[in-house]
Amino acid sequence: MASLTETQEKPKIKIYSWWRSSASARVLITLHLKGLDYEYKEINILKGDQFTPEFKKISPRSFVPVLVDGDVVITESTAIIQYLEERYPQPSILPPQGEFQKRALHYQVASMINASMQPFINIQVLKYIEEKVGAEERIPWAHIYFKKGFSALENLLKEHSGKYAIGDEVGMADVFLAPEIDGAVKLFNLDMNEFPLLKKLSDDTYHQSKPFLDAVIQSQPDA
Ligand SMILES: N[C@@H](CCC(=O)N[C@@H](CS)C(=O)NCC(=O)O)C(=O)O
Repeated sequence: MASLTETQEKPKIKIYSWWRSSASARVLITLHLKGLDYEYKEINILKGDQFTPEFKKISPRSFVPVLVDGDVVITESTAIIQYLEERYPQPSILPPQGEFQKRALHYQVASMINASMQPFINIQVLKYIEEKVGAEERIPWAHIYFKKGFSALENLLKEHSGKYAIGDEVGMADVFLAPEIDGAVKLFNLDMNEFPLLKKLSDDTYHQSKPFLDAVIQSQPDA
């Protein structure tokens, strides 16, 4: 007979998110790919919701996304996605154990976007540029860092892409790539024709796939 705890419903995963946040979208895509149900909690970055003492208790750096899964509370999209992969391994978003090169490529793409692109285009950096240099420099600044990152990714993925960024299976690289491209186009008006491989992935794969469509900018309840 099932014990009381087995029959009790597990509390739903909560995700604190903001519709324009590419880091949040990575987590939302992962939740959709894994078929995990979640409750969406809006943190409006423009209104300053991230700085309330209540939110700071769960997000010491005042950033979205934050994932709450029962007693587990995590910030940083990479850590959240690693947690989801370990806690809910099927379906996996990584190639099988032992496929060292392929798994490392997924980590590489994730890290290139998370550490070498997005921080330069973070809202706090853009605000600083606007205040210290001028509002007209905001978009050109963002374009520089999108272009540096996308050029490197375009070159890297030429060797490895299939239907998805790495081969024909969806994975962590796509989870990071799709919202970065989406944000660049929709929020910063970047012309992706310079990056034909990335454009094709976005148009022909991500924009045709429900887990990605359900997690992109315009699908969020607070958009
Ligand atoms: N490395 C962090 C980046 C998170 C991040 O930059 N979040 C932005 C939105 S995309 C944010 O919450 N910004 C609030 C602010 O700048 O005040 C992650 O991957 O979760």
